[in-house]
Parts: sequence; C-alpha cells; structure tokens
Amino acid sequence: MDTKRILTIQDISCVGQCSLTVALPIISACGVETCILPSAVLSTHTAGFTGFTVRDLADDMPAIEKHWVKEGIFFDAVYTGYLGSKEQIDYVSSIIKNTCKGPAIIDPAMADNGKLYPAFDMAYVNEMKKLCFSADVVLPNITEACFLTGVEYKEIYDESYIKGIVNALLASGAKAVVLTGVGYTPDTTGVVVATKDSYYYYRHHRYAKSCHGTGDVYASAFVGAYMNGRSMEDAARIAADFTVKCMENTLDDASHWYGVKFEPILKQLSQMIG
Ligand code: PXL
Repeated sequence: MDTKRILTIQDISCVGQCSLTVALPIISACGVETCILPSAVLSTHTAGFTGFTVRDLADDMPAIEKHWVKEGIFFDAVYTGYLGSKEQIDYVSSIIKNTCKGPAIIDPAMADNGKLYPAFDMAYVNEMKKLCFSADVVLPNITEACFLTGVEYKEIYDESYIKGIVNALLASGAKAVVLTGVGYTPDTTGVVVATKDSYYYYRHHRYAKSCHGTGDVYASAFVGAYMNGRSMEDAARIAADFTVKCMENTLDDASHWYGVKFEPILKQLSQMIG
C-alpha cells in the first residue's frame, strides 16, 4: 500500500502531552506521513495548569492554505482536534475543502465531564457544529456529543440514551460517528462506531482514575489505524486497546498527572496495526 499523508490541525501545548505532541509521534508510528498545522501555541494545556500562555495562529491560516494550493499540495485525510478560537473554523473548513482528497476526521476537542474546556463557549460550539456535521467521521466524547446535539448530559445512562445521541449526530449530517467513553457498568467503558447502516460497540476495562490527553491519544491511534486501511471498527478497537495500555503505563506515577506515557507503547501500536 502507498504511504498515506495526512494533515492534522490542532494546538501545540508545549508541555502536557496532548494535541500535536501526541498526534505527530503516534500517527507517524503508524507509518503515516503526518503534516501539521498548529492552531495555537500554549505553554501548557489548560486542564490542570494555571497561568498558561496562548498564541492563536488563526491569522496565519489563510496564507498557509494559499501556499499549499499554489504548490498543489493535497492530503489523504485531514484530522482536526483542539482549535484555538471560533474564528479558525471557517479557515479549517476551507483548508479541508481545498486540500483534502480523503476523509475529514473531526474531534471536536472542546469539552469533557459535562463541561466545556475553559477557552470555549456556546458560540464556539455553534461554529464547531458546522465542521462536525459535514465530517466523514466525527469523534466526540459523550459531553461533546451532548453539546453538539442539545441532548442533556448524563453520567448514568442506558443504550437507548447513547443510540439517541448517535442518531442525532447522524441526522445532523455526520456520515460516521465514533463516540468514546461509553460505559454501562462502573468498571467498563468503550466506544461506539455507527453509520446510518451499522452499529458496533467495543467494551473494555475502565480505570476509576482518568488521565489527561487520552482523547487525543485515542483519536490519533484511530487515525493511524484507519489510514492503514483498517475498518473504522478495527481502528476504534486498536485505538482503545492502545489507550488502555498507555494508561496502565502511567496510573502508578502520580508525578505524571498531566498526560499519559505513551512512548514505550508505540512499538506495540505498530504491531497491532501489523
Ligand atoms: O486534550 C485536549 C486539549 C488539547 N489542547 C489543549 C487543552 C486540551 C484539554 O484541556 O487544554 C490546549
């Protein structure tokens, strides 16, 4: 199979093991050329650190796109994560339209545990709907899916609640949904992969303690496996197993509270992809 080349658009949190500092090594370890467009540069991520610096790079995006178009540069997929500001979303849509020859995979990366991340508000959510509802694959957690659909967020739920969220996302225009963090018992969690014709659920162990950055680790491994020709269901399972192994490698290290130690597990990820 030809080497695939993807573009990922998300922030650089210089310290904190999320967004581009996990996407670049993880997708590269899957044998996929990984071009990047930083949406913002932050001194650290915003979940747990205080006093971080932020430089939004939205203003650079139109010129970068123009240059790529002039050079005839195309990508086999575009995967977006945390974007710095709502102003970027139209620029990102245009970059996808003009440079992406394959799937647009959108992780809304804006909320967790029932709450928006500090940088975002409902105006951002409304802009993000445009990207998600025109995506080939939208990859939210339950909180993000609730913000996108207006469904009430619940900590405890049943399968009909989850199917309601998934159907609302599909009805709004997403072609495929990969919904993470879906668990029906206290010690299990999992991922749903759904299109209008299919529904798949992969369940795995849930650790009581969560780790920062695992949404980005998961999405990156999904993109890496999917771009290797794995089905969405296979890619979702591989990404889940990889993320669990990264957590297992981190949970006993209290000093590593800001992210997961994924580096020693990269070799196993390439083996899982085969
Ligand atoms: O992992 C999501 C993420 C990405 N980038 C920044 C963040 C977060 C989560 O808080 O703060 C800057």
